[in-house]
Amino acid sequence: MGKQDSAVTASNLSFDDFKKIVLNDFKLANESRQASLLGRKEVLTGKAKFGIFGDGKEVAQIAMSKVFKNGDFRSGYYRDQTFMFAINALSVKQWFAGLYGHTDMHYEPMSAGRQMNGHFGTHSLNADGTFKNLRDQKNSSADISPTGGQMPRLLGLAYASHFYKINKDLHEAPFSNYSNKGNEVAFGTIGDASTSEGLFWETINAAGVLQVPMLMSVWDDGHGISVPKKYQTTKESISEVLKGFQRENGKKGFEIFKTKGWDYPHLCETYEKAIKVCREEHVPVLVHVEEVTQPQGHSTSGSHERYKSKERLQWETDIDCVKKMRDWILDNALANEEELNKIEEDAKEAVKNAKTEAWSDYLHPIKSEMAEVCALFDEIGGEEILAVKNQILSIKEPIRKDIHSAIKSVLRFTINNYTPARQKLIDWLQIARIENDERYSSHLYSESARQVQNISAKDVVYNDDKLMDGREILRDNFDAILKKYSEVMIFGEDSGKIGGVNQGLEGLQLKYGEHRVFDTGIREATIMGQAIGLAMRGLRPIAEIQYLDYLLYALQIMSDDLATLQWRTKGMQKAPVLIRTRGHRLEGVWHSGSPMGMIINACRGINICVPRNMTIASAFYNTLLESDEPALIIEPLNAYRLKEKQPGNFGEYKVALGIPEVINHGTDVTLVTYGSSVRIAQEAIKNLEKYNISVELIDVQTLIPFDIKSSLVESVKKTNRLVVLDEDVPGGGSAYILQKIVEVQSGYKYLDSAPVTIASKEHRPAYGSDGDYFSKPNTDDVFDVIYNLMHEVNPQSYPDIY
Ligand SMILES: Cc1ncc(C[n+]2csc(CCOP(=O)(O)OP(=O)(O)O)c2C)c(N)n1
Repeated sequence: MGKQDSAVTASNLSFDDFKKIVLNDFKLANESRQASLLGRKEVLTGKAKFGIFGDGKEVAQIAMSKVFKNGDFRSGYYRDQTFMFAINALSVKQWFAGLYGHTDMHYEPMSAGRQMNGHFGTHSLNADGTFKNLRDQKNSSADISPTGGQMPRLLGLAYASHFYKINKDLHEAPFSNYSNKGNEVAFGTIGDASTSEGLFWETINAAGVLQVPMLMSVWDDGHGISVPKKYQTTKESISEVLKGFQRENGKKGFEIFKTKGWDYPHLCETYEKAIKVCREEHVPVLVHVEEVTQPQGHSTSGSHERYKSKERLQWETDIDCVKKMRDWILDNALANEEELNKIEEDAKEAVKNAKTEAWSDYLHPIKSEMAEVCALFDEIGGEEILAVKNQILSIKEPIRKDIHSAIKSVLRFTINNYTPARQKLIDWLQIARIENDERYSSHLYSESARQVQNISAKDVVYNDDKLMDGREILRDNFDAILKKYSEVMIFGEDSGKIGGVNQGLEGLQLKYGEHRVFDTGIREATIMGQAIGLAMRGLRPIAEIQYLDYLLYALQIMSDDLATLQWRTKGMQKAPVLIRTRGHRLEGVWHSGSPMGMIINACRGINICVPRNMTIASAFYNTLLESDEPALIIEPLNAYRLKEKQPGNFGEYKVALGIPEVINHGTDVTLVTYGSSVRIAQEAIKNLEKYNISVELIDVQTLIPFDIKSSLVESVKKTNRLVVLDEDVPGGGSAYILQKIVEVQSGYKYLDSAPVTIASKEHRPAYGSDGDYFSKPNTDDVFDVIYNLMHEVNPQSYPDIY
């Protein structure tokens, strides 16, 4: 693929150089188109499962690629194959490897077969998980499928340039490896229909407010699958409706450009103008690319003849960007028919060859595994085994599933046959299982030296018995963090000027400046995206979501983007974001929620810390800043004004993640809980002691990772009774904990009574102290459940109370 590094509008080019660039662009447009055409065939003939292509968007993307420089970042969507070819981040052969789902990163560098085709990304990390020099390469953050989901992260990628520009402390190594003083632009792409998503609007507004170098392109092909613009966009034009965002009369805003997807020279000119404003002035820019087509329809899942009129289809053929570029080249005598025919023929040939090679590379390891297994089948021998062997050998395009199912059949046929040959097959399967785990399940969490598991605890040092409010402990610890790490910034609603609604950041903006501790608009999804983009560019954001109940606005991005990032890139990108929030219990429906089951299940890939007090909460920040993993830290909302002992070594003490703490030793019942429920449990235990019931109380401290040393079952071995307490709905967080202890840690073997969970009511917590008492588990509930458990065991010693 030719590198697209010079603009067609550059006036200082010789005619020959200019011609060379144009023809190279035409070649690339043809290659990309051929890839789309052949790609569709590969799906329709069954070699690939699904295909979504960039046909119709080739020329616009070539124009955009010309202004994309080293250090810049893309956050886009599945149509951008031509752009990725143009910046040399992907070859056609690799693109086909993605279509087939080749699991070898060397062949399929986008996701090693984990994502469907059209989900692009570059490698930000070395194999050991450390950052590469992002400044010397062209970068693309890893795509996700939810339409508009690329937008919040785009804001952060652009905001990082702003942060690097104003934070002079980061103009030296190692940070100068990530940014050249903030000179980089974040390029966004989106389809016109996806601009209907709230995430698009939230991001656009935030980018206008923040004045970040974000160059947003909308590929407007008039449809979102089958639904036309009239159902998507007011006035059927995104640039029309965004006119109010246009900067004017000294008022900051966006610069808005319009161009057409088939107009090669105008596209190139537009992007040159756009990048100048964006890069030099740090002004966000919108490029609305209209009259874009979709020659093969949305994807391989259907045909566009079902919803486009004959006239529309004809119009799309007439204005096809590759065809129009060809006409323009001929009109301007840059090449003749013959030259262009040759380029087209060569493109066809090159793409066909790339496809054939990619397919053979994809099949090769599978076929050799097949050969190994067939040889093992031969060693076992027998008619039934031979039949299985012949059956898999007859599969023209085998996949690993075929091989594994065949092995399982053979092992079933030979169930009582303990021969060395059969054992060899079992051994082969074990090794293959490990390999497939690595292929599909590695890198959900960091596998670098800085993974959370490698960060050990460090004790709090107390100089005296002085007490202080919980919020002051957080504040003084954040103070130490901001001093220690110039790459840390803390932001959220009310986090800046007033230092947070609970004063955990009191005075820190004044001390460290508005760029380190700052307010944001009320926009949880893009607070999350802002943090993701910052972290992807080597910074350490602490993003604040004001209350746990409002995390729901950001949960989709946390779940789809942040939680999957390391996994979906097989460890080639990371975003060690720390999310600070507060919750579990205070007042009213939306300041008392504790939807932990929902969060844990949506966010595998993110550490979830549930400290019971602010000393532990602050220790988690210290631990996590030494690691390179993302985490959510839920500060207990009702503990900001509670007194705790004053630590002497702020910024230093750490708690290891995944290590529960035994708070009360006991012998009758194991009570497992976390967060604000710990205090409820402690009160109940005091009462239970009066009735000679001894409870072992354990705070799990983190839900992800969960009890990495399986310590909880040790307590159950001793007490033989298990109660799990939390404030989530029944079957939520408590069920998660129960499954871990009873099933994963085999706790069921040691239980003499049925395990019990104590949770909230199914509805949201009602207002007021009585609302709390009757909605959430309280000390009386905990007392009753544990007492009744003991009554069941020994009614004489523990008679019925009522
Ligand atoms: C949140 C979400 N809703 C629905 C979909 C299914 N979907 C995939 S692509 C698409 C249409 C997008 O249209 P547009 O943004 O115009 O991009 P185009 O495909 O036309 O380039 C839809 C509805 C999705 N991926 N994500």
